[in-house]
Amino acid sequence: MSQPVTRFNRAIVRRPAASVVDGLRAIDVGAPDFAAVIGEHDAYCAALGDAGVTVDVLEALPEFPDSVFVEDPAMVFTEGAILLKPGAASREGETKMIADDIRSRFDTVLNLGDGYAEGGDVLVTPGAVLIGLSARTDEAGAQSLIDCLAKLGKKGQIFQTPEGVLHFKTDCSLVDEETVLATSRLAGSDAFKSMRVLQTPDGEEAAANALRVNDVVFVGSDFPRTIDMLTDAGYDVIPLPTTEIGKVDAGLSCMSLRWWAD
Ligand code: CIR
Repeated sequence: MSQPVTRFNRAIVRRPAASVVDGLRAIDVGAPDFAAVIGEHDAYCAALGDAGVTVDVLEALPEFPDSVFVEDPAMVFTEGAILLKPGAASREGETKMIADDIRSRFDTVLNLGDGYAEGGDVLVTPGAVLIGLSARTDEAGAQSLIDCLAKLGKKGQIFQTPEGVLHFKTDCSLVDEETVLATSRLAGSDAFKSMRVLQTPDGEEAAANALRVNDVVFVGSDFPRTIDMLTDAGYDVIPLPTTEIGKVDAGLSCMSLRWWAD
């Protein structure tokens, strides 16, 4: 029987390289402090472990500053994995660098055909896999992804990421099987019409990339009003530090690939 989409017992992460301080960013608010990034990454891995997930840590890739964001070059499911094609030129080579790690863990590994797609643009919900078009995921890539998903028995649907927003999931996350946390600019999307939507408080839009893992929800510790809102709504919230990694546009989903292994 298939598990709920928020249940995971395995994850892959990649150790940040010192070059992470040169990672891509939409707005330059200064380089992250490398030692602090390592501390934040360690806390993230520990929280995954505490939530019941076995975490495999891949070695750092200094030649790819953004390679700590393993969610973008691949997607993983119980049924198999998909090797994606990042739309950022400096990240395209990350797929090749993670391919063997994926192939050694999954019997079925599909390759995206035409176009570009990054995992940050994909929200897996119980009803469908929602794909947001963005500067990183184009129409051709989204269509190829739908073809791959169909081979794994999953339905993909295409939506629009708000203008100027890095990834679809920069602005939303699943906090339980029926509920999405989204920014006000994405909350009204047709993508969520069959779901309950909680909106991030004004000024805490960056909290929208939370991460539900089994019984808990990871939320950036810089977002107290979102933490209070979710706690009041009955969620078991684990605040995690993201101040430094956030300077290169990280959220909480992007630092792991998570799946349920039967
Ligand atoms: C990038 O711009 O590609 C990285 N600096 C941040 C990627 C974050 N990925 C994600 O949210 N899935």
